[in-house]
Amino acid sequence: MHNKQPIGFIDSGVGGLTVVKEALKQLPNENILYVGDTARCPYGPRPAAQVIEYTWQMTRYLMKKDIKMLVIACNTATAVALEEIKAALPIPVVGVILPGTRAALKATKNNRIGIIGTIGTIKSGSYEEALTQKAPNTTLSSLACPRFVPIVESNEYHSSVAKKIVAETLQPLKLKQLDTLILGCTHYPLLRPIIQNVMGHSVTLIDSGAETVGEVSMLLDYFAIANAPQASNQKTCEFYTTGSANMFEEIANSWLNLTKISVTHIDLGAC
Ligand code: I24
Ligand code: DGL
Repeated sequence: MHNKQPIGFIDSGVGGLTVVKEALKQLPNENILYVGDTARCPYGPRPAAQVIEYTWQMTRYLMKKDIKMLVIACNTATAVALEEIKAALPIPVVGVILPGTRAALKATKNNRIGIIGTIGTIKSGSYEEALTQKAPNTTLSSLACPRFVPIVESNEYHSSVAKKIVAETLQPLKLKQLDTLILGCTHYPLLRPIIQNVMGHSVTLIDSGAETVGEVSMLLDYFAIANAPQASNQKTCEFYTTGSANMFEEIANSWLNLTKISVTHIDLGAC
């Protein structure tokens, strides 16, 4: 059976577009609805209770639009809100933490894994919990990198300043003999070449967003809710932002190379 209903993606802002880019590649038949809470981004430094509240508002907004599956594309939101949202919704809900953890376990040979993310993600201990549940014999080194999101959002992610900050920040992880490092934040794939250089080429980097789309693909088949092949002009890809629609559109256009993109400003206050 085929199912035309869209897949919903939620994120604190535009960072989740790294996950959408993977979805367009791995799931070209699927219709997509995306909510980015750009007006209240970043979530990384916010208290968990606030991130949970905001994540629920985005979730309720998309549930009114009849999505068939929800992807929490933000690591910080997944870390604190996935369990309760998953328990409450009648549709499959996927976060970005478990798929990244699975991929890291598959990649590691010495069982020394690293995880980098926002303050909220690291503080939550969600990656530790996921990893020790699955494989108690592994050692996880976690590190918050609060300066990384601002580097990307100020468009400096290719600069020498970025190289310096990444090298300084990751210094403590270089002593841990990791062979695998999870990029536990939507923005980090943009810093990937620099992170790879700093950590060395023997370290496998795991893109949690890309791994997540693989899991979404698997779940679409498992629940038999994938969409049929469709002409690209039949496809909907709609974006909703709590911030400026024009600025969102600029970033989405340059990142996704879609032909027609629809961006609408929304208010989540009443959701
Ligand atoms: N990248 C991100 N956020 C931004 C940015 C960026 N500005 C330039 N680039 N701004 O996240 C955040 C605040 N904005 C958001 C839109 O509304 C107004 C406020 C990472 C995006 C990852 C897809 C750099 C940049 C770009 C285009 C594509 C990718 C990218 F301009 F990193
Ligand atoms: N989307 C967030 C994450 O993946 C990064 C940006 C933010 O702090 O809101 O953790």
